[in-house]
Amino acid sequence: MASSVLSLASATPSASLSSHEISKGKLNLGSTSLCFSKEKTNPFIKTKSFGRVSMVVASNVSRFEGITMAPPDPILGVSEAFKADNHELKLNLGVGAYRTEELQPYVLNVVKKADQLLLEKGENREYLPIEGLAAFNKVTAELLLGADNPVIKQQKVATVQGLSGTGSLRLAAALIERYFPGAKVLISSPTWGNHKNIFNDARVPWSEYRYYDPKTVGLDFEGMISDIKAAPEGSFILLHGCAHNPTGIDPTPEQWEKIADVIQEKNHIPFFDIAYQGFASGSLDADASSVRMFVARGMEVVAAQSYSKNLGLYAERIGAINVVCSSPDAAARVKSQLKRIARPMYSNPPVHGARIVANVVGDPTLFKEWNEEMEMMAGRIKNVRQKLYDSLSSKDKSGKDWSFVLKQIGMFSFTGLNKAQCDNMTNKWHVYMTKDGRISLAGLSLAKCEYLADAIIDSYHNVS
Ligand code: PLA
Repeated sequence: MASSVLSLASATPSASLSSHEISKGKLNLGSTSLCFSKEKTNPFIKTKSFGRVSMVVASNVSRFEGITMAPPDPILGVSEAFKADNHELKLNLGVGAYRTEELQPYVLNVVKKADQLLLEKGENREYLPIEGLAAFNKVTAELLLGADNPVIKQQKVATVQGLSGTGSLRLAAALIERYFPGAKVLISSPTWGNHKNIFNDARVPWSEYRYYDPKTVGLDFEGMISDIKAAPEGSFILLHGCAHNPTGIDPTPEQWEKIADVIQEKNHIPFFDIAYQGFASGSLDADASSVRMFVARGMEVVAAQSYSKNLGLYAERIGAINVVCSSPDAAARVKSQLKRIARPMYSNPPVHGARIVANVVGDPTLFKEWNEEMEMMAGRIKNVRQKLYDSLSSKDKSGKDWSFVLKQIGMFSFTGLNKAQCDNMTNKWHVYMTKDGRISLAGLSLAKCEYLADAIIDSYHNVS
């Protein structure tokens, strides 16, 4: 911040002027036409004999001159680059957004039905309370923890509707910054790129724990455990509830138990980001089992949820932050503070998507249909995963083992391609992907698997 303010000042030609002169210049702005009327030229360019003060006024130099161009976002920026490419074979495997076999965006049938119901009811557009829609908060905690989880009945869960997964993580980060000063968040290496931005912007210190082992293209379980053990007592350990992004590698149930053991031993606080519930296995319950296991141990748990992927509500920005506390009293206080953080940030969350979730989860028929659609989506991704593996194995004669593609789960495959190889994928093959080697299989069709396999094999063998 400070440096951008400084450079702003030094980048203007008026750097040598006193503040008095500058403010004089500012005043003159309002009467430029008067001052320059005799010149009969563009007053914003012509500066003739008006001295230094008028020079400031006359030049069209922005007060924002010192603000440098931000780089494109490593994930959402890929979609922008994709749009700008006219090649007929182009493929967008950057952002994790579900597409049909025809590579079109997909609105779930249950969402359409819930939309219709809402239209018929003619709901108003009044502000929601700061914590969000009560019916949404109820079902979202139940979906995460299981409807009959004792912590819900005991009112030990503080649930606040956030601006989808990202906004919910940001609320939790602000809570950590405010009430756990100096506490560190440990994030996996690698992780979803935006985690670092979120904690940086919230001024929460973070460091990484080992997670991915490039040699085995699997989990570095020993490294993970020893890094969590080595973290200062009382750290927050950020865990992907299921379908780890970007690697697609999740711990086994036994490994999860051991992770919980060390977190408990070290008095750390587990902080789940569960953005793909239902997308990893096709089952909402199975995908929440990691979170539920920690809660069943009586641990206090933070969990951010998102409905972007599993209900396809991407642009509605629907999610929640849940803090499972050891007493109802603590939960009430945590909730009150989450609301206090939310109020000056965005005041209150959006209503439409929250009503959709409440209707779909709260209605047994729609809920059943949702589960079927989710299974269908997860199934389509599994099919392209299999076809991609088959294509890679049959086309590549080098003997390389591509079976890691099948071992990974969720929306993504972590290919292991380096930056230069990823550049080749995009520049030569028009395959858009993130530069960490991640491809979104949700954006792939069976028909494009062979083309993608050719692109990967070429990039892997011919680019170093
Ligand atoms: N957490 C993880 C692990 C994610 O992968 C994402 C989304 C989110 C949270 C936040 O999603 P939400 O705010 O829409 O609820 N990751 C995407 C999109 C799908 C993105 O980067 O924003 C991705 O392509 O990685």
